Amino acid sequence: MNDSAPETLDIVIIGAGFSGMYALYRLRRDYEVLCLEAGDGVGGTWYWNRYPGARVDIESAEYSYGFDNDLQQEWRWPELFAAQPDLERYANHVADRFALRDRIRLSTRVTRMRFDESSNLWHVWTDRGGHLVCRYVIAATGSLTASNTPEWPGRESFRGQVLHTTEWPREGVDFSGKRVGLVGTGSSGVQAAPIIAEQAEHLYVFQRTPAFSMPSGNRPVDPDYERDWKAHYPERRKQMLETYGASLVKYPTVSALECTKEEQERILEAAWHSRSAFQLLVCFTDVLTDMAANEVVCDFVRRKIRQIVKDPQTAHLLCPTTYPIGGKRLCIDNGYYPMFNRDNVTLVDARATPITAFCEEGLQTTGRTWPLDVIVLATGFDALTGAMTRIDIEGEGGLRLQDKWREGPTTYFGSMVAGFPNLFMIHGPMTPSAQAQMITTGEWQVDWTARIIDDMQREGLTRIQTDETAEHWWQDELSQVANATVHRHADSWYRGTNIAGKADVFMIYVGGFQRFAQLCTAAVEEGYRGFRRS
Ligand code: NA7
Repeated sequence: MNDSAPETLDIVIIGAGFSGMYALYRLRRDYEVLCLEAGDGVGGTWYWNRYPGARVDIESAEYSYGFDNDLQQEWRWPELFAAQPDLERYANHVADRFALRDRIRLSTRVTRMRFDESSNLWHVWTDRGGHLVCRYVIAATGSLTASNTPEWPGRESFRGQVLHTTEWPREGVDFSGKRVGLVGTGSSGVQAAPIIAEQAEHLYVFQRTPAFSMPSGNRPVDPDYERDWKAHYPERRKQMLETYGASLVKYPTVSALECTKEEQERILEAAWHSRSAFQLLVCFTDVLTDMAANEVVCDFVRRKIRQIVKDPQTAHLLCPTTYPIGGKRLCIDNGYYPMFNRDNVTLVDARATPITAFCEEGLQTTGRTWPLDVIVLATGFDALTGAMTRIDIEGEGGLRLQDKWREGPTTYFGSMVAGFPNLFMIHGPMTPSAQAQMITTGEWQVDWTARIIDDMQREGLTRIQTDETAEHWWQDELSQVANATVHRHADSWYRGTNIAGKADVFMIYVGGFQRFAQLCTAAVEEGYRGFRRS
């Protein structure tokens, strides 16, 4: 398309991940909708993150669509925690089963958007020369989309291969006989490392900050478990939405500080062996709200690490001591700590001797040169805001989103931004995001957004926006609940502190999904409080 003949639509959805695909399904009945996707396939996070060991850390019975009962009855998850290939297969199945593909344009990245105030329409431009005009844009761009690559010099001089976990080659990578350097020990690094170690001649794990990790307890799905879920899906989906994390984990009743040492130990052991991810964070009522209670769990995990890892120096280095457990995302692993007992694995302290450059042979730290054949960057994401700020978005009066968010994101419910009418985000910054199960909560946010658009249509309105008063109110609510938790004591992508120069602002709503949903619903039902419609 060229500029003289833009394509006209009601709604443009950005992203064909799980939320974008559901938005397309939900809205295409009543509107002209097109979904633009940068990748050459659907699935979003589960399209891009195809590194070895990539696997969801929430049970798949929960982490799956609930909008169509036939779908959840028919689909079979082979494992309790689905691996990336199964999640991608599921995304493709949904695209086919609900005939979504004809409205998804793949390999099409949105590069620029501008709101035309005279017509209340968005202009959207793509990297393929496309120009679209639409009433609404729904950005389902994902929390973890824009990858973070350290800016070490000398990359072109390195003789080997450099890979990033989030841009993994579709054909896979053969590590046999290779010396591999893995940088980063967040969820991606912790999942990838044990698989790479099985193949590589030698794996060097470059750790800047040790992770807290818990064994996942992944296993093939038991037929009784599957039958039980399928018999109760509709009511369980409803129950999930009434919980803190949109997940049916066992929520605790007892404070760590009220237990005897023996009781603490019994509860912690049960959580560790529960074969249910994240149980450590909810084994006491106050793990995420009280530093002393949190330390009880930290101490337990450090003792586990020292029991599992035979070399005392490696074990010592693997023990996190500088931040509370759960303050940043707890990792869920499949053999991470035992892997350090292998002869072909070395832990490198990239805190004491930081990486300074790529060099011809491999990586250069302040201490020495590490000869490598492959460098795997598991260095995370410019999370939550990165996917949006990498698009040049111009709202009212020439206001640019990158500028507006320079000191951190401002939003109303993580959905709208003052100055950017008719633009909605799903899982935007300041939503519960990864603190709640994201497929189910994405569906909920899409339904809430669709309802707003339906109301606009029915009432003959063409412009909806929020204002700074509403944004301040949401910021206050978010800060109040965040300040009551341990999250402020950990550097992480939740706060933007993983990216050099990014504003240090807590960006996730940790007041619980249930409360988030109640507040969103009430605002709409009580006269569109915090919105202006015209
Ligand atoms: P994370 O959790 O942000 O982890 C990134 C890791 O990369 C972390 O260990 C970082 O250390 C490390 N890192 C980043 N830059 C560097 C440099 N320059 N040198 C050494 N080490 C570095 O990203 P993931 O992809 O693992 O996981 C993201 C989410 O996906 C996860 O939370 C789940 O929700 C799923 P640092 O801790 O900053 O010292």
